[in-house]
Amino acid sequence: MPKIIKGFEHIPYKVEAIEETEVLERTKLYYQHLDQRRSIRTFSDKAVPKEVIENLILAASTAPSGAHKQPWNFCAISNPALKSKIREAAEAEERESYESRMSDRWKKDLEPIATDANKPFLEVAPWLVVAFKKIYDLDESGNKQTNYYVNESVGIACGMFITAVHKAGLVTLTHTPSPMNFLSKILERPVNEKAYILFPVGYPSEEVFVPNLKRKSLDKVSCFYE
Ligand code: IYR
Repeated sequence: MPKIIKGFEHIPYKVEAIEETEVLERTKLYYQHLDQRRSIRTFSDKAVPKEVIENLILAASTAPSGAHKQPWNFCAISNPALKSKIREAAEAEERESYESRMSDRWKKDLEPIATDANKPFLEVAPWLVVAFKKIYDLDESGNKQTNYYVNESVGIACGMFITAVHKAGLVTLTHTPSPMNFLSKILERPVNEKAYILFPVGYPSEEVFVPNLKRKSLDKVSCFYE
């Protein structure tokens, strides 16, 4: 039965009861599953149905957000002409970044990942999904309605998008050409939307090599206070 709390309807919510051993097993399996995820830069051009992308966006959009404003817009592009435009503009920004904007230290840190200004995945991947953050919403009369914790909210939604892609057996990459305002222009986004992360989404190319990176051990990423 719904209940009125402070004037608003609340509905009952139940969490599935699970044995502690099962909880332990699930956390272990989920960690192991996520640990298999890698950022992939070489894609197959194999098509991915639109409904799959819709489901991934719906999964991302279940993320918690400041005052439940869901301050994001995921733009999904499969149109080849638009993908080519995006590649051309992204590579122009990246060339500028690699040649003059990025520090030597930054470029040195990126050496193990072997990136450069060429971004063929922007044309090869069947879908590009660009997450836009909405600093504010515009109501019907065009008034600005501020959103809250926008970076945190969109960051969480993007994390959930990435895990949903992985769970589906697809691959992606967090591509952040900087600055990203060319995306607003090409995709004709309104002024309240700012590009946040670009995700190429698809199947990996037949042969994939990823850098042999190691993840930090638990003691390097946590502190326990018992
Ligand atoms: N945006 C550039 C550079 C780049 C920056 C970081 I931090 C990375 O982890 C990887 C790449 C590019 O996409 O090449």
